[in-house]
Amino acid sequence: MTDFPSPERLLAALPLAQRAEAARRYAEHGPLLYRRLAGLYGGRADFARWYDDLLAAIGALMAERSAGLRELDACRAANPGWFLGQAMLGYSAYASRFGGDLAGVGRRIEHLRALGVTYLHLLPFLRARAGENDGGFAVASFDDVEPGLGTMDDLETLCVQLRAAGISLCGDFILNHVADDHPWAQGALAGDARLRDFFHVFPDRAMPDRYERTLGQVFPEASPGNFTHVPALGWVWTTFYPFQWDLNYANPDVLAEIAAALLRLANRGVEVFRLDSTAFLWKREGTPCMNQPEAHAILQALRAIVGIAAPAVLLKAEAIVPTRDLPAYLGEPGVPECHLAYHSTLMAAGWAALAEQDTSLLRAVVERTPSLPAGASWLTYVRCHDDIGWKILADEAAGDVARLAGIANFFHGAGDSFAAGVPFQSGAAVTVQATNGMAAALAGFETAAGPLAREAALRRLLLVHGVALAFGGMPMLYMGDELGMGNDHGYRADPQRAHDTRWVQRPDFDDEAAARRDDRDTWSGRVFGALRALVEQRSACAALAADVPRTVLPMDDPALLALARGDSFLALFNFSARTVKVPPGTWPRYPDAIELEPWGMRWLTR
Ligand code: OTU
Repeated sequence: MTDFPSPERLLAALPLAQRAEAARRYAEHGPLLYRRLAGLYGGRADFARWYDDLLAAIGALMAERSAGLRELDACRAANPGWFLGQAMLGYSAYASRFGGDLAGVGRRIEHLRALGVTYLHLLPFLRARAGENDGGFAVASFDDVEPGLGTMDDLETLCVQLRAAGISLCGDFILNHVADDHPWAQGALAGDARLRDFFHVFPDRAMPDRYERTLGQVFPEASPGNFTHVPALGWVWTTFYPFQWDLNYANPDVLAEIAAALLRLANRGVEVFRLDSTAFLWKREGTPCMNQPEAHAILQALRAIVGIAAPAVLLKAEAIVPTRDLPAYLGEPGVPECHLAYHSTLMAAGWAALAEQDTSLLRAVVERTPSLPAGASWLTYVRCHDDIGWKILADEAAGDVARLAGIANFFHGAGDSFAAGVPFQSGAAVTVQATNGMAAALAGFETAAGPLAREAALRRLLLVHGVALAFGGMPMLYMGDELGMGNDHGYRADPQRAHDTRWVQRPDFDDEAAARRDDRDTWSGRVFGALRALVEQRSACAALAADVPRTVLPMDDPALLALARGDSFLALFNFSARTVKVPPGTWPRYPDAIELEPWGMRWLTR
């Protein structure tokens, strides 16, 4: 007896030889899929038919999956923890900036291998809106590559090349909104009522004003408010830039279209999807319209769909939210959601510890990070293409906004700060500015006057990376940070980008610095060599696999973080400019006191 529909339409779409496996996967993932979709859309008169049509669409896309990818599915299904090992290492880059185009990215594989990379996240490479497009985050087509970057065939070729080198390709999948020149938006503009219902459209300001009472603002300076007046339609929900129209997931057709678009890309060979802005997927009046239960239901449904149609695929949640809201994106035992989620507060707290020479926020984040259900893991990182928003640490800082503002100011160069960060979206009403800048610039390399100051900047750079590498999860390096590349102010001359300071951390890959990566007499060589050594140490240490438990050992000195993994690894971090002593007996193998130089780090194993 089942309390959910049979997979008849799914199976009917498949060749006979694939039906038994599909039926098995449906038995595993179908119940949750059905429950979540019935919860979202079950009240609609046509729900049963819509659900069957969805199964048929999934089956048709499964039938199109290549033999090679089906083999990968079987392989990964037999080893679902394949991405939890201590040798997994991510790298994130804009294809245009890293390699010029997709083919050029293929020519960078040697560099990625030299660093130990096993996972490459390419920022949006699908055809973007003409003109301003938020760095590709305004997608005009889910089925075409941005012309300047290549074609879908080039994407397939790159996936194959990467896989042969042991690297999984992660693509951005922007599912909260589409560009205003996407065919769905264009259809709505042309009067197609079905497509108008793909968006949140209001005839006047009545509802938008009610929603605005509890909504935040992502780009308060460049794009104030959350609604945009579009003459042919009315007020359209636009959480981000006015040209990024939020999708209406209360409409089941939106979910079906998005799921199909995701599976089509998976069939091209994309192995991991970075699900952009997942917190915003569901709107509810009287709330900030973030982290709503329905947003999780949507993600769980997508997870079940890939579990059925493409089990090799991983989903990665991008939700830049407080620590307490993060674990939900990784599901709970028996209710899988995303496989990976950005640990955004850990990232911010590492930098905060450098600013304050005090690890209290960082310790609090680690302590508030629960252990995860099997098969789920954190994505740990130091920098990415976006700003660092300090306000996500408000809980850990017990609401002390002045403290967070102090951290922001520090990174913008206040007082005797070593940092050369750039504020983001710093309108008058903003209490805590967010920060942009390459890791090396935030760590003090740009202000370093001589070799000693440079050495200190290097230690600080390694300290924050050390946390990401030792924490437990999949660490991801950001393009250029492995070579200590600095800020790029070139965007200021481009009217389409000048207002968005995030471009300061989106430079072109520095070929000359890369050529010097093995020369320890150069800054880039020092950084690359030191990071590479840490990566090697990590991959040799089984206690650093993602699923080994972590503990923070109590330390009297606030500058210290002592992070144990299992009972065979301890990392010590000194976030201050002082030499500090770790008391004797902290670690059984090392009975004596341990001295840590300014911004020093020690990894102990036994
Ligand atoms: C994401 O970011 C992307 O990473 C940004 O590059 C895009 O501009 C944005 O979505 C729209 O697609 O809210 O939860 O504060 O951290 O915009 C995700 C700035 C987001 C980013 C924020 C972010």
